[in-house]
Amino acid sequence: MAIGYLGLGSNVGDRRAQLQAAVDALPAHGVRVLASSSTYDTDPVGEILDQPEFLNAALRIEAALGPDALLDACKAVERDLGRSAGGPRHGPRPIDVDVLLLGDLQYATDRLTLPHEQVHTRRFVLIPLLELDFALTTPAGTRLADALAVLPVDEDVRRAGPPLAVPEATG
Ligand code: PH2
Ligand code: MG
Ligand code: MG
Repeated sequence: MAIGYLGLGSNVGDRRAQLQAAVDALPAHGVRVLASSSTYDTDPVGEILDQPEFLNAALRIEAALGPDALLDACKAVERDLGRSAGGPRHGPRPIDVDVLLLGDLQYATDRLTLPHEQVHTRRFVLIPLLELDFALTTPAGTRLADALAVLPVDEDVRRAGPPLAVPEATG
């Protein structure tokens, strides 16, 4: 079983309820959720800046899935929660579930790049990840704390609420 990290985001509707619904839907798709970060209010970044603030969180997960099957599981959860395919790149969305890291895997196809490029470049990804594990490194050995330290402080990331509820560990 590999340990991985997912990023959750929402900026349409009841954002926290949708992040929680994603946590609740993952086990039915073969993904065990081990821990959640706090939730964070974050400035929109990317190609569309004029859109509502996001609520972001990160999850530590365990799954007996390869990278493509894990991506399929994340997409299935987005569909379960009513997100339709398409929509503008980087545009508003009720739920976004991204694969950020999967063990020590370095992987690049048309569909999926691991580590996710945002792991090095986005405060809204790094800050929740570092809350889960301050010693986290990329497969290439970069400490995420060092990646965060060299980023400009131009994207606001503010703690919004407690971690999402994760089922009790059953061993
Ligand atoms: N997701 C995007 C585009 N921009 N900005 C923030 N703050 N948080 C996000 O999750 C996010 C974004 C596309 O997935
Ligand atoms: Mg995303
Ligand atoms: Mg996505």
